[in-house]
Amino acid sequence: MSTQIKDRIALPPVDAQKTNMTCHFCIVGCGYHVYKWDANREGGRAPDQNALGIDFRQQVPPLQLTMTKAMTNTITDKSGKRWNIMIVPDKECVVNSGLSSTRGGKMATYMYTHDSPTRERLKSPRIFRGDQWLDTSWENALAIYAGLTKKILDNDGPSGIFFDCFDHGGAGGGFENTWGTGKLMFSAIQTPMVRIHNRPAYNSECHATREMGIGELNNSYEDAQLADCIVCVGANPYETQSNYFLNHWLPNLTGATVDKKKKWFPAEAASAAAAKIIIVDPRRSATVAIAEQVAGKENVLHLAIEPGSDTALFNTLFTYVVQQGWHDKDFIAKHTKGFEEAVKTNRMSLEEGAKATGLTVAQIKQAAEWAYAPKAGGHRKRTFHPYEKGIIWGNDNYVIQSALVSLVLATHNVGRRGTGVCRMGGHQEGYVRPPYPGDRKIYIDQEVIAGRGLMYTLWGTNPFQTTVNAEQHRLTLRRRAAIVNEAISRAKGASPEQLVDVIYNACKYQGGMFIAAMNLYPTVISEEVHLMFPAAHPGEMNLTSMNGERRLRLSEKFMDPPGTAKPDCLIAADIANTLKAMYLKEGNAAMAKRFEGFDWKTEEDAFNDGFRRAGRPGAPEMDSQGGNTGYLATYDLLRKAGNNGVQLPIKEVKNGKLIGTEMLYADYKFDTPDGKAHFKPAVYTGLPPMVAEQKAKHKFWINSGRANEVWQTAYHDQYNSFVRDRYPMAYIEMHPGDAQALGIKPGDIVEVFNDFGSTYAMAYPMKSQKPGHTFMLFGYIKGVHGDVVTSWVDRNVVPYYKGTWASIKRVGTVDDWKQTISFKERRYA
Ligand SMILES: Nc1nc2c(c(=O)[nH]1)N[C@H]1C(S)=C(S)[C@@H](COP(=O)(O)OP(=O)(O)OC[C@H]3O[C@@H](n4cnc5c(=O)[nH]c(N)nc54)[C@H](O)[C@@H]3O)O[C@H]1N2
Ligand SMILES: Nc1nc2c(c(=O)[nH]1)N[C@H]1C(S)=C(S)[C@@H](COP(=O)(O)OP(=O)(O)OC[C@H]3O[C@@H](n4cnc5c(=O)[nH]c(N)nc54)[C@H](O)[C@@H]3O)O[C@H]1N2
Ligand SMILES: [Mo]
Repeated sequence: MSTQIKDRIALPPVDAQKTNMTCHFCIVGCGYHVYKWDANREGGRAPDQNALGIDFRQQVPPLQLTMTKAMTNTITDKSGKRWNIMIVPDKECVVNSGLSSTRGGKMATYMYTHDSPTRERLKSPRIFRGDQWLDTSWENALAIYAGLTKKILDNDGPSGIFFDCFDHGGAGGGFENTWGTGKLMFSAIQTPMVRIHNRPAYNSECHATREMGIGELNNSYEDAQLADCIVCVGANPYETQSNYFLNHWLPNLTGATVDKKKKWFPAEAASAAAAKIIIVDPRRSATVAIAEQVAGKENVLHLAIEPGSDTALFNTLFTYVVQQGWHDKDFIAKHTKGFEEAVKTNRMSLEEGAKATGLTVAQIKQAAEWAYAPKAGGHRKRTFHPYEKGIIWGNDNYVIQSALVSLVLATHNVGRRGTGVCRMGGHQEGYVRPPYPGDRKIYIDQEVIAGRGLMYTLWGTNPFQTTVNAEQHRLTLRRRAAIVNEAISRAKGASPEQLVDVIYNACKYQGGMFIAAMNLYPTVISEEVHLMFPAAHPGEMNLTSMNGERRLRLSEKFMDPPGTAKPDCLIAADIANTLKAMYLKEGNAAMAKRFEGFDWKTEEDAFNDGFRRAGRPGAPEMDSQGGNTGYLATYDLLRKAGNNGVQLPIKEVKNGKLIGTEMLYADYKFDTPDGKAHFKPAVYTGLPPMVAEQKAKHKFWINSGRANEVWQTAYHDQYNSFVRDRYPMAYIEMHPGDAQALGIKPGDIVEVFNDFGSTYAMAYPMKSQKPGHTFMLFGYIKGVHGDVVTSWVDRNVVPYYKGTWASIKRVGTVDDWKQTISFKERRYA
């Protein structure tokens, strides 16, 4: 046994194994290299003695490499052999150019070891036998899961079987796993009772923009370096897409890319300058503070609109721009439809706009000039419009996007380099599935609350911490799960078949619901579920995903998952194959056939069956982000393409190299039946009545969102003192004056409550908050913002997570926190 090195970071020797890894702790997908070597060895400090090729005999120059202790770990393989691993950012990767985020920099820490916090990982299936969690075999777990699925299918049909499932890339996803789960749910089981991990139905985050012909990821990260102006809407990229912001936006804001612009657009060289940035966000975010610091206040316009008034802002800008004649008449005439009508429906005067948004007329005019007034020499500005959850989970997603994209189309800010109207994104992307079998959008949470459905699978999701109206949803599930627990605890000595009958009866006749989960950890959901399957994440399996500029990469497997954990696609295959065998056994060939096509040995088989098959011209109908040339991408070519991968759609393979596409719609062919981009009416009507009612009753706006250090529901971070000690509970930023009026001191526990629910949070008074406004960390392990989010959804069942009002009162103090937690301003000041 080696002794682990504690006084220094062990360097990888020259012959260390080196593989590629795309960071899965946000959409951006920074490139990293994984080094792995025998834990008994260590590379030398001379550049020819270590795999990094760096001279450690003298002080390493600043920024030559980013490496911290958190980027290293010592893992043990199945034979008991110990390996050192190091996961460091890749300088050659065009996404991050060697930068690392606080999240990606912890990837090595979050790989499984038996002697660190990751020891909590699920290693085998677990069953809740009425009062206790017990490990069990895959055979037993599958017999119960598949047996119950079959019984429901046979007696009640697919609509009794509910799923909440990831649909993206990265951990809890990737093209392999999205396909595996999709094929199981949609082709085999054929249930429409499915919701997506982050919202209560099976729908899109971008209905309006897609209907208008504009897919939501339509440019390259490089375009943010070429833009004259960036109009950032409802997004906080410094904290949420960190290295996209640091590596591509900041250089443009400081003027470092001016020469590049001159080369790209020689005719516009005279007007090439540092970009201006407009940030539309009711809150002064970290992004606002940092942009002001690096670009100078005079180049940053923070439009702190009233919450939920984005539509009014875009309609006012649209009306004003057209009045000024700054729209692109030629483009509108040749390539779009519906302009004249939109000018009428979306009309809002400067005064009306100012009133609705709380801005001044001068601010709105200033924004219009920065973003849309012609440049010197009469050239049209190149303005990039990134947006994310501030409007996606905003006041009527559909109408806001209609208003925003109409403004973008009028000013022709799509399809030209340096422009784009794009989602900033959340997770890595990786969508490929058979079509959704439903004919309408079903609000699954409300179905659960209404007592419908017999079985619910939470596949790589955690609605307890993240859904809307979360308290009511959780309480219902707890009650329905308890009915099943009762029944299970009475079924002593039952065979799997007998247990299936017991569970089925409890669900069917007593209002129970059986809940299963595929996860890495026994997270908070284990408090209510009955069966857990252990999943694998990137590094433990080969996994493909694409980032926010459609860059497809392969993260390579470099270690085994813990215990008998498996890639999600192979768990889906196990379930399908068990069901197939069950139907064959009883001679039901027709049903057995539905569960065919899962004879995958590896995740690569799932990739070939899904992504590559969907990506063939004339392939059976499937929805895929790979387009109809996806078949060109093989694991082999992707391995060679390394951390730069290829931007989808793939154009061709040339000399063994995948050639991709940098910008969509440069050919003026939009994604509509007539190929034109369509304007859309977008009338501003204020807050939805359900939300307005809470606002009338309760004093504080309870905004929610992310913090740099925390990834999602903190499923890894909850075990890491670096994060958990900093935020033992979800914090709530509030104005110091508001805190004082309520007798609240920094670090006090407060109750946040309204007609929908109540939760606790840790008070974090901050000068930069507006009076009456608060911001709460979303989805946290303790203190769930969703508990006070209303159940309101738009016409496509898209929720308004960001919009709720509640009251706040002081509950008490945890003395320890006052000693250990810093309550310094979280904004760079
Ligand atoms: N109030 C409020 N609510 C929100 C939002 C908000 O802004 N405000 N935002 C919404 C958004 S955008 C999102 S994305 C959702 C997030 O909601 P979720 O998607 O439910 O949250 P995650 O933490 O991403 O969930 C991932 C779960 O999968 C597990 N997991 C991780 N990797 C794997 C894997 O490889 N396989 C399997 N099987 N499991 C895995 C993790 O342990 C975790 O329990 O929350 C939504 N809810
Ligand atoms: N550090 C970190 N990064 C992440 C994640 C994480 O958990 N941690 N999660 C990833 C995921 S899944 C997602 S979806 C993205 C989300 O990325 P973002 O959308 O950038 O993050 P959020 O903090 O949810 O919300 C962004 C902003 O919306 C603002 N907002 C609220 N209401 C309104 C409004 O009415 N109008 C406007 N214009 N703005 C409003 C909020 O004040 C907030 O600053 O982040 C990804 N990156
Ligand atoms: Mo998200």
